[in-house]
Amino acid sequence: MSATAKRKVLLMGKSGSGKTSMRSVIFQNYSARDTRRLGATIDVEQSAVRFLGSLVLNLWDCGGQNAFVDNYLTAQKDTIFANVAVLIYVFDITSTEWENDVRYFEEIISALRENSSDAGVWVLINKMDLVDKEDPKRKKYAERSEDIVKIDERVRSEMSDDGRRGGLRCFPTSIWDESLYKAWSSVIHTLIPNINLITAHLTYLRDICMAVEAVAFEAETFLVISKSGSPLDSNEAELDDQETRYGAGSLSKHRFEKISEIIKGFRKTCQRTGESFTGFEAKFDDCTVVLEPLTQNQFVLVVAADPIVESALIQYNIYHSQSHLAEFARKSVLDRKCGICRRNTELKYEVKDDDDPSVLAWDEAWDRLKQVNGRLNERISRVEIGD
Ligand SMILES: Nc1nc2c(ncn2[C@@H]2O[C@H](COP(=O)(O)OP(=O)(O)O)[C@@H](O)[C@H]2O)c(=O)[nH]1
Ligand SMILES: [Mg+2]
Repeated sequence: MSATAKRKVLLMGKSGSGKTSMRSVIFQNYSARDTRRLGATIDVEQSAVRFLGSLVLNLWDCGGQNAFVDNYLTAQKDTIFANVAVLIYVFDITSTEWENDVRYFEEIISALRENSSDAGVWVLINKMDLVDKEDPKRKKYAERSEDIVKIDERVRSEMSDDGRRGGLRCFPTSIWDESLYKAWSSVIHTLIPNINLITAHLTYLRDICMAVEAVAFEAETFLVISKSGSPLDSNEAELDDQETRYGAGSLSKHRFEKISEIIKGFRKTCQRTGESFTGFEAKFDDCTVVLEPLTQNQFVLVVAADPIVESALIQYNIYHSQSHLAEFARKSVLDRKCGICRRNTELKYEVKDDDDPSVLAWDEAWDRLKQVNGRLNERISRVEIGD
């Protein structure tokens, strides 16, 4: 595996729909208010964002004025639509020219499917904050997203071999709330190499912490990378045993994006007051929460609902997973594989000393960790009682 994976991400949609605002809020720490100062994007603005150390997103923010779009579809077609990993197409829900907007969308998606047949398509229907009061049930959003799905189906059916083509997902968004993080996390999740491996390790970390869940966030953007157990957005029937046992079904569906937004806001406040943000821990009546750096580019949030689990125990386990998990982010040759790595058939990493008995693989320390966890918990409880 090459150490760095590059992915081309096209950001398109009519002028004023909010493309540059989104990119600035997610990747450049702008507040929603700051975006009012942004000027119109002229032609294509390219920027490279390093994500997780090993993934570079080449963002192509394509100015949406009609003259530019006509040019993308003619003279620049081959350059713009070749080798695309993801198209993020932004609509403005308040637009009064819907027919016109979807006509352009149809032309763009046809050009994309012709040139990059595997590209994923995310449609973000933006500025939902401006219509939510008058349409709380989101009927307009439902109609708009139905139109979009139909167009995509029509384009697919006009092309042969449609089984190979990437899917389309629609999200309602606003730069003024956490919905933006939900949509962008969903995009990013599909672009990360070895995502299944990261998920398997998070699930293992959750298990040894006797926790409800362990969630990894990218350190700069605070987008969710992955979570333990069932996939993001699972319904109750899809939860795994541990999630069901500890009541994950009753947790808010919007918790991930809310955390992204809150932590980013909190970190900004810390920066303003000259404090450094390194993480936090909190113990509530019904849960214990720890947020700690996991690798140079990731934070992990572990949430335990069992009252016997102490935050020091979670910290101890995070600490012991750091060096192994950090290897995925920055190396193509690992010092060692743990049992989770060995069982993963998709793993492309080579290993320096696979059979070196002196290095105890992370998950092979399971029994030892379990014992230490038990002792640690006991000790912490005793100290607290003694206090
Ligand atoms: N109310 C509201 N305004 C938004 C939202 N997203 C962007 N805007 C505003 O829309 C204007 C145009 O945004 P911009 O990002 O330049 O659009 P672009 O042409 O698609 O890049 C700016 O004044 C933003 O503050 C949103 O979700 N809600
Ligand atoms: Mg722009």
